Amino acid sequence: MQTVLITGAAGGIGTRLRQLLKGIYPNIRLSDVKRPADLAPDETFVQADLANMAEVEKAVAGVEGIVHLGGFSVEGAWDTILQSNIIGCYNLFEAARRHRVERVVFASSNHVIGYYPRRRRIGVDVALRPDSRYGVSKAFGEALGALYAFKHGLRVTCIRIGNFGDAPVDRRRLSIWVAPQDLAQLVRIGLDHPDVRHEIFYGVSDNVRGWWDNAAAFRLGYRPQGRSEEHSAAALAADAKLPPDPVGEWYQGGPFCSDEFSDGIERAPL
Ligand code: 15L
Repeated sequence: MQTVLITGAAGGIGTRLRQLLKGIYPNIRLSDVKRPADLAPDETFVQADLANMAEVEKAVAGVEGIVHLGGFSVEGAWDTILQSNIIGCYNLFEAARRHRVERVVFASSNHVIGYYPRRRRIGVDVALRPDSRYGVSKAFGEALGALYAFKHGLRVTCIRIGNFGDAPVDRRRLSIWVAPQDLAQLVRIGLDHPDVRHEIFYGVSDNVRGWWDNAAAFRLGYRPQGRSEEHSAAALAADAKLPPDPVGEWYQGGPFCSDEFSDGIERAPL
């Protein structure tokens, strides 16, 4: 892999991944709607609004691999999600096909399965239960990934990212936290591993409180280094200060599940 495009390069995950992937791929091209504030002289930037196909094609032309982090990364109004994550994601995969890109690593989210209760341990083959319009848009991205993999031979890896950061910040994040180095490891498997055709991974570190079976990632060599339990005292102390949220505490998606919730928690499915 000589030339890799990172979309959403100015965002939180993009900013860290750029540093972690530097030197591993000879040419890293960055794109976003806005120029990253910390753009280094040796970094190449192509401004692109994902909802604009011509701009996306310009960003994609000539790359072999794409790490697609771009889009709206939390719950939002329908039109925002539609432009950034539905139309934007379609444009990205379609531009990848037109320009014969070999691989796409798609930043999916735990919010595609947010409505599974915390007491369930699930793999990547369960029916999706998105917890938000945002989660639905990530499910759409995963579906596009499967379409382009099986119809057009694009090698696609979808990573259902839990919560990315230097440390887990509350009880829920003790289960779903992913350390930056571990996410970088998963991205590299998606970009490099010869056996990748179409894969779905959970973007999660080695968390003893975890809810997800990440066998597919382990099969391809993933060896997470982050252990959320090492941060449990601070995370639980922070959690104790949060207001009660019975719906969010029941489900894996947390506050994304209680937000706009209008059913009764007594009907919560297992
Ligand atoms: C996500 O998908 C979001 O992008 C991130 O901001 C967090 O909210 C994370 O999920 C989470 O579930 O903690």
